[in-house]
Amino acid sequence: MPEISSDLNMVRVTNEAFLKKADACAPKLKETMVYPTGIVEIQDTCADYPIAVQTDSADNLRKHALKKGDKLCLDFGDHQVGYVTLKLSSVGSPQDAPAFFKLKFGEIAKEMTEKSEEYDGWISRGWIQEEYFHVDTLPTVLELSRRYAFRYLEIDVLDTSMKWQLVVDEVVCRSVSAVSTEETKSFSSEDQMIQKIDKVSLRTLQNCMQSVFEDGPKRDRRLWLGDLRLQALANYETFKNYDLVKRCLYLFAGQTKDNGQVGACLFIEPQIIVDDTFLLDYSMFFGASLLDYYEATKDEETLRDLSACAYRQMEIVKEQFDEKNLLVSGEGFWGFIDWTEGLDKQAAMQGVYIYCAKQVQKIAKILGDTKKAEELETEAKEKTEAARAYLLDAETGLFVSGKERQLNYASQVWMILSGAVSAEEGGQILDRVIAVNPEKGMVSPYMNHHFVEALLVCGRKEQAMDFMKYYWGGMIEHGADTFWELYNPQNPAESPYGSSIVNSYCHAWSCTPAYLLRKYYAE
Ligand code: RAM
Repeated sequence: MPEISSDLNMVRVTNEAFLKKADACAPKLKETMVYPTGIVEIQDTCADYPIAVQTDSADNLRKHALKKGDKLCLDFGDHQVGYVTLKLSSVGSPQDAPAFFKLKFGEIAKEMTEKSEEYDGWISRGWIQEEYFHVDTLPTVLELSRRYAFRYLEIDVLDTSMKWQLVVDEVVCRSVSAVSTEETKSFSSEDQMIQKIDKVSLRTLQNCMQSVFEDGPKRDRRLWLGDLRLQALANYETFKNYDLVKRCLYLFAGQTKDNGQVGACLFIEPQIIVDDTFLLDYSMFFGASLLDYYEATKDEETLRDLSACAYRQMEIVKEQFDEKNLLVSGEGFWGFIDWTEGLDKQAAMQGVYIYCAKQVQKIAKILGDTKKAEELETEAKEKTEAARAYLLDAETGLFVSGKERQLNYASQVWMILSGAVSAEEGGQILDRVIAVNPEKGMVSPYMNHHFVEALLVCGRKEQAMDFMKYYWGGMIEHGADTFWELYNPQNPAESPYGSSIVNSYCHAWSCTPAYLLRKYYAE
């Protein structure tokens, strides 16, 4: 569990003009009515990933009269994000007691077999998607007010009475998203696995595109900067909803800490409020995301409006280097990089700084802010020299991180992405790290994305493709309709939160094959 602290005394600064611009870009969500495709039974054949087996057609729904202890599991055919309505009635004698039942929603079959009573993790159990209902009078139309992210819905009848049974006449989900599937084309490939990976990536991105780019529609349903950066890249290659990115950038700049630092994440409801969690890599990615947005749109007004905020993030991190020009590790949950437990983040964070200094320098150059551009150029140069002098281990030829000189994947990946080493050196570094296979690996699709991008930057197209098929294809083989927040092929039950029941199985930072395929492999 990371040391998460809250800062109740934090002073927030709001820029109303920016928030107004963000508001003007709010999407009108598109709605689709989706009905179940079948009645299924979740079978725990393989301990890690149970599967759903169809036992009846959804057309026979109302033929199932449910008594105490009966369960009915509906399959909606694909991952949905939306609002559910149930039409319920009864058969038998008059209804002499309330209908008492539980509804449980699951993004994947495995969630349907997990028991919420056993959850003992460190984030709220409130994220588990289950509800208890008492219905006094049947028939009724039960409209659920919460939005759910799911493919499966189980109705677990806790009690009726000895004299009557519950009937589910109809269930429908009003699925919502800022974009629809028709707005993009699939990636053409003869390879079926690649076609599947692309399809699942697009569905993942689509279902996370709501009023903002959410990290995951089940959890945290929130705008995180690190996630936004990757979602936006995939969106430019696919749905091309530029306004949604613009909205999110203005929201981040629209409320910051009083020193100008952008938050790691924002809450949108009941009104926008910046969280008191700050991650230095995420703050720096504001500038990188702004440049990506400009490159996709050439929207100079937005670039100009938000450039000061991008510069400010780099100034804040600039203060945190020691006399050798090495980034000093912060306290607790100070940077993200990956969920790998015990990961030393110093070297990777130094790489993120160099990468972002170069990206933000490009903004300054475009806008003619010569002094800023020069300052950032010097920063990138000095920090690169320091990384090569002190973090590149002469013996192994690999970057090491922190006081303990930890060897991990993340340091190599970020040093390559930052351009601290040439493509040729980078390729050798990747060969070496793969051969050594350090204990501190990569567990999130977010980190694995950066690994694939490092391979591509070093010209390793085939190797990158094989890895995408192994990693994202691995989730598909486990039945993924959308890609997950966390996937460690070595440990399928892994969760950063103490139990995989609260993991998110539609997590936008994992949608990047849609971007990588189009950017690096389009004919
Ligand atoms: C998790 C979320 C989010 C990520 C942060 C750092 O809580 O899943 O996607 O950006 O961690």
